[in-house]
Amino acid sequence: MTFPKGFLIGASTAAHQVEGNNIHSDYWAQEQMPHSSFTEPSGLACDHYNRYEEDIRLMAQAGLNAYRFSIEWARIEPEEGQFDEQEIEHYRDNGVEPIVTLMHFTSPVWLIRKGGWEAESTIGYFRRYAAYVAEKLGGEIKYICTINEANMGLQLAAISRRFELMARQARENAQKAEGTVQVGMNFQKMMENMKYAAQENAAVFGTPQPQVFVSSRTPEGDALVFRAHQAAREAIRSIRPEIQVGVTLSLHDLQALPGGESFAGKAWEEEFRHYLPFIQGDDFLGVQNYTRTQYGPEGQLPCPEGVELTQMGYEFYPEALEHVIRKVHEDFRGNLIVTENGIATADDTRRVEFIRRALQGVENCLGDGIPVKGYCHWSLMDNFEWQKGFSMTFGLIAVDRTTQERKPKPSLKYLGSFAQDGAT
Ligand code: GCO
Repeated sequence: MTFPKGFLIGASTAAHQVEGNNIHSDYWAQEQMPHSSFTEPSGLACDHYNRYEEDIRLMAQAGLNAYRFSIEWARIEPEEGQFDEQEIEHYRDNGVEPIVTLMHFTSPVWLIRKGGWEAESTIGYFRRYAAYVAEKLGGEIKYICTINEANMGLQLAAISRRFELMARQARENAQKAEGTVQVGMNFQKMMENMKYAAQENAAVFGTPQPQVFVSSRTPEGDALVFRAHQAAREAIRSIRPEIQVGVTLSLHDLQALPGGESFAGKAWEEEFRHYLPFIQGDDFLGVQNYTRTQYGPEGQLPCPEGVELTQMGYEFYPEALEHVIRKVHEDFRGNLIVTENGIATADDTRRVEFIRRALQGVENCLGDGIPVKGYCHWSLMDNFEWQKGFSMTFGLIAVDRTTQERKPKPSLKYLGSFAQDGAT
């Protein structure tokens, strides 16, 4: 397998998942709540804020030539309108091609207090923050992803509709099964937790149901996220027209078994196609894929019997990436960058195999003339997997949680071996 000269081979992280002490963000606040749904707080995370030079060095030594990371809005603008000149400087130093994400799920607490990702005012705030970054660092950045997985909100809305249905069924069953103490008790506890969590959120954000980025979106909120992206894109272009701007989308390889065609078609429409009017003017699209989803005549199917599962419970299916790239290219003719693709596993030989097959798929796409410009693996290091805490190991580098010592895994070097022009 060979990739063209200039093809980006990199790794991805997100500020909140690796930096540590992101104290002004909404996630930090929610992690501290006694009835938080986070299994553990992010705390010092991987201390990447202080150790980024070592981390970038390890990456460059292994041959990787690109690093996708995010700037933490809550550090740059900890209070509304107060920009921190020192914090923005922190993000300057690099060494490999930076692919910068402006918003990777976490927002400043103040933004959420003002209505968060359902409030019209967020568009203006996001535009102002994007302009600030472009002014301060724009000269050194070639690629900006405005918003990570901008299509997340509708996917979450669909999941929470499913959970509500399950909760209703559980409640009905619990009532029917009077005397089966365990069911009743668990359910009661769950309801109590929700009540307390609502109170704790109200105390911090002024509302029991704060609209953090990763919340179920209304259709208006869904469009608002993309309007915020467009506003940021225009602001960046007016300051630095040479910067390539795009969003990233979470995309599944949606496969229809006989009878499942309409479900798969509808899901693709919701997950991808209805965003086309918002992104057609972008310079590139960030493709993020981890696995496939299959549909049958009744709708979504569980993973096929007996398949290998990752720590996340996803099917090990690296071919999904090629399928998604081809599907996206049918409607979006611009450049594509794989901004995330990876596997949570304790067995690094499986990660190597995953990378090999995923990259094979990318090479096939290039062979057919699809303009894929780079591949960034999720993730550079084992890190904070949101509500699941540190239990998922997605990294090319292992991090000792007590000493913060880094240990590159063989997959890091393996991935780097595909770069034609590594940074070293
Ligand atoms: C997401 C994010 C990453 C995750 C990764 C692994 O998709 O949720 O972009 O922050 O950590 O996808 O689940």
